[in-house]
Amino acid sequence: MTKDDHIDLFNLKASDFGKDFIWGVASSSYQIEGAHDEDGKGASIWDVFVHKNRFLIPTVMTREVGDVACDFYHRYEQDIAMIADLGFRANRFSVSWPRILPTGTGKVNQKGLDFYSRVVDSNLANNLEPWITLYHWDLPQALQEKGGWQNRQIVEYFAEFTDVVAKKLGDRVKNWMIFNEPLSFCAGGYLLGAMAPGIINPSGFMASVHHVNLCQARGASVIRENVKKANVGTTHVIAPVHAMGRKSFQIKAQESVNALMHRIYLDPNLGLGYPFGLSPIVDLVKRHIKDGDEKDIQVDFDFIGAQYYSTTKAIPVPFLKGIPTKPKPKTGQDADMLKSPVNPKGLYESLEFLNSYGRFKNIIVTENGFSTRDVVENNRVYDLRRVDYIRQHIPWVLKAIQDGIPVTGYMYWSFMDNFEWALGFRPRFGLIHVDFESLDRTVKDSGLWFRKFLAK
Ligand code: GCO
Repeated sequence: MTKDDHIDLFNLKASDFGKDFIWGVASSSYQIEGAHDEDGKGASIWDVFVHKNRFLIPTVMTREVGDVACDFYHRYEQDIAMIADLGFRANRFSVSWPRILPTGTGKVNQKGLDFYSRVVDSNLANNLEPWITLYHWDLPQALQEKGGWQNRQIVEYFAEFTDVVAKKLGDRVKNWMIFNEPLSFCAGGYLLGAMAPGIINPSGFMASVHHVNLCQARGASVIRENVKKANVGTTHVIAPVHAMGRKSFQIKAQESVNALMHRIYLDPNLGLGYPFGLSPIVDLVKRHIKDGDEKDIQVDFDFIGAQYYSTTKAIPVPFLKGIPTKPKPKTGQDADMLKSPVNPKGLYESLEFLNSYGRFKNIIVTENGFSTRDVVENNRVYDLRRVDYIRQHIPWVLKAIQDGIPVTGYMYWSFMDNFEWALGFRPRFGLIHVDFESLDRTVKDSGLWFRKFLAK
């Protein structure tokens, strides 16, 4: 089959993907849990960030905060049952570090750890395989005060946290993801300042990248020490980078952006070293590398998670060589509330890109999703644009499998509407609608669509 062969969108069945294919949903602790200061939980960098004003401008434009979010902390049983009812068999969620270790290190908060133990049990009771993300951006504020990801000591703190979680949950949880999208929280948090902790510092950014990369390897080995037959991976946002033309400066811009967005995370973990010489920002990592790091940073993941929302356009510029930008939707092309143009083939490109390393045994789409403004009418949410989005994207997963790319799962972001970071509650990604005042849940048409699809 060639890339442009027609794919039959309408007759696809879940069984076409094979009986072992993992169909799941994804979410993260800060975005859904709420209970921000309950039962001994410490503050995270997001708890602090959302309540801040910078230069008189609120960090979250809508001034909304995630203190309560979806109140999953109190409603997890009902929510997990709803996921199972849609026919999914895997639930990817994250654990909040400061709920478990309120100051990041030292004393364990038993109530916090017990909460996740109940969440795991509830998943298993509903026949949902738990997939845990160790870190989905909610660093304990106490560790940020020690420099956060810029402080190399974080590798030890992270190993300690991972050990606590693995010891408690490892008897029941086999699937582990070390990080969620390092690109987003390192660049968003330490380079652009748009996400917690809101710092703008190129060298500090590359320090955070290097320490995160070291934690990938350290975290994986701590999981494997504690969990028999662990399935360990991590997740990355993959936004395939397109050049603006075939001229050499345009290709250089593409290489530079690809190095900055993808290769600085993937290459060192695979033992390929950092891609030096392509971007002056990437080269700043040199000052943070110590003897022995090259070896300690390598990790043999059982799977890699690809998170796809859009492609990237590389704009040529002097000095930096290239800067990334999201392509604008073409006339007639739909786009979501994050202005990501709908480009289903980009999902295939992201899988192809990861597969081009020739090193990954399993590739799982750990996130893919579409945000809209949804309203409940007569107890229904007619989110047909989301249904359309899903129906356009999953055929490309099947095509990747048919082309020999080892894709073994697809997890939709997200099972319910939640707190979309600095954008607040407006962009709704869920298969289940959440009324953020009453906290009522309503299954959207996209959820109903999935239920039908997965039943086939
Ligand atoms: C990310 C995160 C999610 C987001 C989702 C939609 O990719 O940024 O993993 O937390 O909510 O991607 O933007």
